Amino acid sequence: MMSIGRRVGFADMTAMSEIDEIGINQNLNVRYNSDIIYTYTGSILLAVNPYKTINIFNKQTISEYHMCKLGDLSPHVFAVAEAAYTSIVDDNINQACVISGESGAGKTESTKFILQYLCTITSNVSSWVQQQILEANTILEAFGNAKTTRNDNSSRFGKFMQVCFDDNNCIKGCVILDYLLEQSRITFQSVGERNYHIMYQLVAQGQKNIGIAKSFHLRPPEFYKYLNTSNSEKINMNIESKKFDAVTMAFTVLQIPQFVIDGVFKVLSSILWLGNIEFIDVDGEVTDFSRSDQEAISIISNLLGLSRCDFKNVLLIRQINVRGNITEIPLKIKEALENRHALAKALYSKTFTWLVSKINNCTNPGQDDAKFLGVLDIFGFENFSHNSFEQLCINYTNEKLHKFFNHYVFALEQSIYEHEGIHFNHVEFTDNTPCLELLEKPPRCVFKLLTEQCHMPKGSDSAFLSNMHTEFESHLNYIKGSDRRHWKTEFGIKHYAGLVIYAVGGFVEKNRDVQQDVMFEYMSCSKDVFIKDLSKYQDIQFINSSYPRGSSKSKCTVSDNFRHQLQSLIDVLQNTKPWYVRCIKPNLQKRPNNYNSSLVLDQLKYLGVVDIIRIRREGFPIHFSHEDFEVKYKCLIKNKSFEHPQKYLTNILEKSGMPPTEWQIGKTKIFLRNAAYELLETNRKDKIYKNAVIIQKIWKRYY
Ligand code: AOV
Ligand code: MG
Repeated sequence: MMSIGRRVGFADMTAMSEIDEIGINQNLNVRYNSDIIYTYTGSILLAVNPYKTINIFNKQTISEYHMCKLGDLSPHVFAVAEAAYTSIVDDNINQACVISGESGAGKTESTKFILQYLCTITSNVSSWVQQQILEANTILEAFGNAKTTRNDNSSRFGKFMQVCFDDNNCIKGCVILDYLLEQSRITFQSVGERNYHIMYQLVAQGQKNIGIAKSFHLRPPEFYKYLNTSNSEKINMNIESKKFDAVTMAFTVLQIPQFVIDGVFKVLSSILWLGNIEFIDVDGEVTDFSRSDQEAISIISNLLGLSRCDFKNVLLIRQINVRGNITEIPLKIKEALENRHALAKALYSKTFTWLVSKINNCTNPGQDDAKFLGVLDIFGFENFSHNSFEQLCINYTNEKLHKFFNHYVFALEQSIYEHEGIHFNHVEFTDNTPCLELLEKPPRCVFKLLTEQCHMPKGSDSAFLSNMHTEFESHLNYIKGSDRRHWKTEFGIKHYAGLVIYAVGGFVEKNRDVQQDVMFEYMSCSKDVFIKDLSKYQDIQFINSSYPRGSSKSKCTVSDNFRHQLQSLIDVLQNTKPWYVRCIKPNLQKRPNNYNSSLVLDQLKYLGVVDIIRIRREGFPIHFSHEDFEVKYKCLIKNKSFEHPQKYLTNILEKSGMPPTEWQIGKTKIFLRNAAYELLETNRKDKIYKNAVIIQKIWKRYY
């Protein structure tokens, strides 16, 4: 084992005498150079992405961390997982590991380590559930991750995995919540990026196995337009086909029947074929299929079990419902091309949410009040050379989580100190509330103005942009574009993690929730059982939503739904005990042994690491009510009759031998630093052990 027990720099930066960003950066750098990627700031873990295999994630390391307190061994993501697990056992409250950091910083890998840890320490002879949880990840990554310029395995959706425990603290199952899968990637990828991994895996398998190629009408990857919009990627057929085997294996572990697995692949193949339809313009008003389209039409209708005629209607005609009367209007070629893309995206995202629900059916413990340890792995902050609606949603999510972090670590903590009348030095922090308000606070905010355009029949990107320019001209977090020449096409938001310029083109269209109802209606009569089932599937998260849906005026947009989903997530997180893992990206080239000091410094700044260290040092992170404290620790003193309850508490604390700087007594609560808490716990456990020994001796003497 490499780093456990070695002392390099400060393992916990709250112990540093001088704290500034430069010192912190040097500390992380020195540790990184020795392959020590984890460092604490109190109980918050900083993790620097090594971009290479480090041998500290094996079974032996897991067993070393099991039953150890945070801080006993070198910092590790396993120690955080252990602390959260211990807390669920001891305190019986739900826990949440909130993992943050920009794209490529290591969130998804950290999530996997936490799950691997929990599954290992709780597994017994029948470790089937554990295996299902780990395999669920294999499927989610294949369908929800893709290569971007920032990360070769970038999560294009968010997930909150709630690992559920029974009364014996064994894993009972898992509930997965998914957030906003990026849809645009199905039909278009920027240079250096790829479609979802599963697309290449399926096509590669088709190249290797003629039976598969025949069943799903697969062609080589170069054939498909949807796999070649950026034309830059060489595909390693061997690797992709091995990954395909891993996915089918995962499906089996999750007990998904073969006809369903086949159904999923049929949908994927149909999506790829959809991308190849070209259409021809008949007379400027009406569109038809080109001669080469005929093959695609018959293959897709065959794969989806639809009649050719129905399928042609879906592609060439729009139905309009005017007060109950259905009118059919032919699509112009541009509309037909767009409609086809929308269809492909709707098919993929429906399959994705359907898969998540099937996985949940298999892993859900079926008990709503089971206690859980949640792991949150959401898409990290993004700033590309071209940013669109997807990046705005991703960055908005990160703003929301950043505020949650600030609220817990700074605002709430300090307001409790004040309220309880304890002495501390106030720590200032950079509050991102103004940026969040710009994005989401009604009545006038970015998302409201966008939705307003989506509800107008002639709503447009340019009207959205000009409304924003007028409305937010003087807002400190808003700029009209990178320079005056781009004021008509761009806007900029100063996020907590930096300024991002968004190109407004496509915002209104992407935010409209295009349901593709007609297609799914036809699919509900499909000859294929799976396709039929899929067409009727509705995302439960939206069915239960209190948002009005249906009438066109109040129809929810993509961002409305997403905002609502995010708020529910924050509400859940607020009722858990949170643990934070802050991931840091050492370089942009995805290289090992390469620490770009200025890149890390930027991240340390926007993560507010100096302030975090300060508050962890100044503050008292462990709180007990007077009553709970008394019940738990009264065993530590002999004299239990004090006139004044305050004296009683003081006596317990003083007797423990801790310096008074380590604890304070507030109006209703006791406040402890970590060291004080650890000492009290050790004394208490010693006492319990000694009492047990005495009782045993007495027992032996008399019986
Ligand atoms: P992300 O989840 O934070 O980005 P990942 O967890 O996918 O980032 O990490 C990106 C890549 O960094 C991985 O594919 C690994 O190659 C490497 N990596 C990360 N952590 C480790 C580790 N502990 N050991 C070895 N390699 C690691 V994004 O999903 O794009 O926001 O949306
Ligand atoms: Mg990720």
